[in-house]
Amino acid sequence: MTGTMELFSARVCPYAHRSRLALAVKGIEFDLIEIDLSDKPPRFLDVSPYGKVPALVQGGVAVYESNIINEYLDELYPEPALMPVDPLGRARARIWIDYIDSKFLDTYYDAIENKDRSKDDQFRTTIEEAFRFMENDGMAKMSAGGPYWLGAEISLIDLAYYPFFERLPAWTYYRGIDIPVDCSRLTKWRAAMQEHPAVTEIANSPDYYIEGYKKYAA
Ligand SMILES: N[C@@H](CCC(=O)N[C@@H](CS)C(=O)NCC(=O)O)C(=O)O
Repeated sequence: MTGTMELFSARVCPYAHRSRLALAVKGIEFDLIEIDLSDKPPRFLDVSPYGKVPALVQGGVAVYESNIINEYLDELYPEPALMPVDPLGRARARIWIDYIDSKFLDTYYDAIENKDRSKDDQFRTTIEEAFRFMENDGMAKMSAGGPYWLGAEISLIDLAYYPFFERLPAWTYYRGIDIPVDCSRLTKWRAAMQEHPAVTEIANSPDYYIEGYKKYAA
């Protein structure tokens, strides 16, 4: 790929947020193309076969799917490295990157979109258990002293998870869902992420998300 890099993105989208974070951590120059997902321009549909953001385009060639974009960027721009070097470490990182998409997010979004208030407690309990799974099976085994998922340095796991935690204030506001007090590593991780320059550069306020998720939650 040669020429200017373009990222088709949407401010509201946590997946596009992942790739914006990867570009920011790596200090890669790119053009941000904000897409109105309710009125997708024809050029976007040409580059994004799934009709979804994010899509990364350079020299007329597109890479899409947030985690694939992020691994691609990590291979294209090796510094700072965002994946372990050893095959087992890389496999374990991919397992956690897969876990959030394959196992966690459906329930997370069902919890905020659920209209049956009698199910709120069950959703909250399920999500709190998932947070404990991340804490105990993920961070406690992989992060040593932290603060990031793989220790002292930020990685693609952190970038895959953080956008959904930046949005957590909406879940707290509408559904009383938050990181359990016994999840000290997860709490410390979120605080460290919130201070990372790549995160602060593009962060939105809790109020932005509370307002944005109103149409799903109210
Ligand atoms: N698996 C995709 C998910 C991307 C995704 O769902 N993007 C949403 C916005 S958050 C989208 O573009 N939706 C438009 C549509 O489905 O029409 C990824 O990781 O990139």
